[in-house]
Amino acid sequence: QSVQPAQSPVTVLGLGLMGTALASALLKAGHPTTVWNRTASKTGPLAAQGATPADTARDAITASPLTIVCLTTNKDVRALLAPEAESLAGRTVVNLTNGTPAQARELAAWAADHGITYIDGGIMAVPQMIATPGAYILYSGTDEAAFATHRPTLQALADTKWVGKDPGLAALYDLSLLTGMYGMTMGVAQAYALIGSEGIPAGEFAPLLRDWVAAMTDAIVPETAAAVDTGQHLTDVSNLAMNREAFTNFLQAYAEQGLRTELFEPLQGLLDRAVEEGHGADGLSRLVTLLKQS
Ligand code: FVH
Repeated sequence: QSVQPAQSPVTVLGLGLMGTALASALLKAGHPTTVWNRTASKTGPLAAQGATPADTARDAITASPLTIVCLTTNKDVRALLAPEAESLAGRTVVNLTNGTPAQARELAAWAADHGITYIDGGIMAVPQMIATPGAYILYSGTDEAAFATHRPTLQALADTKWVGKDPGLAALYDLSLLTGMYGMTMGVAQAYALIGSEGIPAGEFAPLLRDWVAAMTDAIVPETAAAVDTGQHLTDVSNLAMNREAFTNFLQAYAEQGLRTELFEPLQGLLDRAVEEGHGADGLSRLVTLLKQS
């Protein structure tokens, strides 16, 4: 009688910074883990941790009921998986490559045509955060039962958040969350450039900036959500007409302080349009509606 492993086998395709962290977490959780990477030398450190390197993607896929893919782009995923459709049939693919909702839906449709269960995912973590508290991965796909089957395995990577049966939803949530992060990061970059234009060290300014951004985030995120969901954008706090005038000071100051204005310049155009279209009395939440292509 054969002894079954306590944890189910998993395959990881793509051993970049993230794929390596994912495979390592699976190994630490006790999963028999088969790994494959286009550049074979990257399997070495994982083999030292107990992973089984496969010579080909096909060998890796057929080693496990579940294959996790983490490549640079979904174009790479499609190119890698397309010739392996037969081997993947009857198995589950969890694609943790960053991409768009449309790309995820297209991959899901291709998988369905070939009898492959497809789950798309969006990783809300950097490699160092994998398998640590606070990290989570968003998942979506037509087969929620398959997700439930593999959830205990996926839980070894990070907390799991199922966002729905439309395969595009995980990418939509992922890109929306990252949009917030990029907006904040760009603002922080401009703030350090501005404070630094007078020789003030970023580290000295950092506590003020952190507290300010945190306080504004706490206020703006829920207040904007309420305005968007109710359609009530009128404000007694800070209206668009005032913001449009105030914003000219920012662009002028950047130029006066010897900074480039390219990052924030498009915002002036958006504020101008908001006022020109008659939304001067509304709050900044109105911009959400103006960002839609009509
Ligand atoms: N690193 C991060 O912080 C972020 C966190 C959130 C999620 N992203 C996304 O994860 C995907 C992979 O990111 P990564 O950091 O692991 O990226 P790299 O270290 O550059 O590794 C890329 C791997 O993809 C392989 N690869 C690329 N093209 C192909 C191809 N056509 N066929 C087969 N494999 C391919 C590459 O192989 P090699 O260059 O080593 O041979 C690496 O294994 C990404 O979507 C992030 O947006 C990470």
